[in-house]
Amino acid sequence: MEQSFQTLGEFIIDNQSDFQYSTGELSRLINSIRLAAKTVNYQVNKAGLVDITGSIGSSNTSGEDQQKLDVYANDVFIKTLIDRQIVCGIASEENDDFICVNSSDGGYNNKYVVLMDPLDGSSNIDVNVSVGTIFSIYRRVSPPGTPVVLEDFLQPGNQQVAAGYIIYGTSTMLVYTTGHGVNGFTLNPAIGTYYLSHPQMTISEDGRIYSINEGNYVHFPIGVKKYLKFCQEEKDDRPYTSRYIGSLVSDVHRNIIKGGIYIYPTSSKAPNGKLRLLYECNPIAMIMEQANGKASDGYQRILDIVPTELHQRAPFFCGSSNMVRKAEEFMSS
Ligand code: P6P
Repeated sequence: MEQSFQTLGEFIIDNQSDFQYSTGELSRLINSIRLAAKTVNYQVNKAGLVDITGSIGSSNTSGEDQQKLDVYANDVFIKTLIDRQIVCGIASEENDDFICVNSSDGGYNNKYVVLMDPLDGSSNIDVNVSVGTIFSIYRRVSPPGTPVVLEDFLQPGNQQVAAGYIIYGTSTMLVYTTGHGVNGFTLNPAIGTYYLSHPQMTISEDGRIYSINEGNYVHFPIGVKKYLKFCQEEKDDRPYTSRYIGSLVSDVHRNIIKGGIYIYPTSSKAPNGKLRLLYECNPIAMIMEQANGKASDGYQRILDIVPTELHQRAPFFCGSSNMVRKAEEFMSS
């Protein structure tokens, strides 16, 4: 008898009571992300067959070369969120400024804002490596019935009401948390249904995988160099294994399942690190903490950082709690 897995739709309904003061809006918001992810997945999975991979010759707010699928994914998520009249504002890696959902789209009276990286790791698309969407959801802080303002987006990560990622890999998964643990849903593309394949995901306190771009070694802070040497010395249960895909969602997803640490530190080339605080570090940090892991900038909890700019970057150490703690020890030594 084939095991019957709960669908994402059933899971949302069964856990509706988890969403404090929610009138079903957050459920509808998660559902709209589910729908947009299916649409993006369809294009990602056939990217090699249509003229939709490669660069469009423009760059995003961070000066990074925009891939066609980046722009496509951004458009799909923005349109789906606006059309379903669920959010009052959207911020995206692909847009210089935030989007105010206007009153004709019901925007002013909605209470949630979404921040997202619509297709992270997109430079991997042309070489058929897994990529992902990362999203972060907050309750607005400005008065309902008015246009959203920048302060609605510049909230510390500890104020997130939900966060998640979609990984477009050998299978497509939606992994998210609303503050009550982390659950992973695998898409059955034949029928377009997500099934609860990874209930209550947790990361082990210790792991043996470290994920970092060692090509930047000479530019790393001394504390990171010391930590890497600690991982590589022949002692106790070391050396560890180095695994780095160059796609944040893929590296993080593997490390949650197998244990490990992902590090994108500051460097002389990236004085504030490379990853963006609001729509990469914060959502992944919420998931990591909900999975019993840890996420810091090498010194302080990522979720406690008070943002000052929409696209600001932060150094990022996340994964198995004892590994992050060890790395922090070297950073402070
Ligand atoms: P590097 C992708 O561009 C990304 O934002 C993350 O997904 C990934 O972990 C990192 O950058 C890779 O950066 O400098 O090692 O190529």
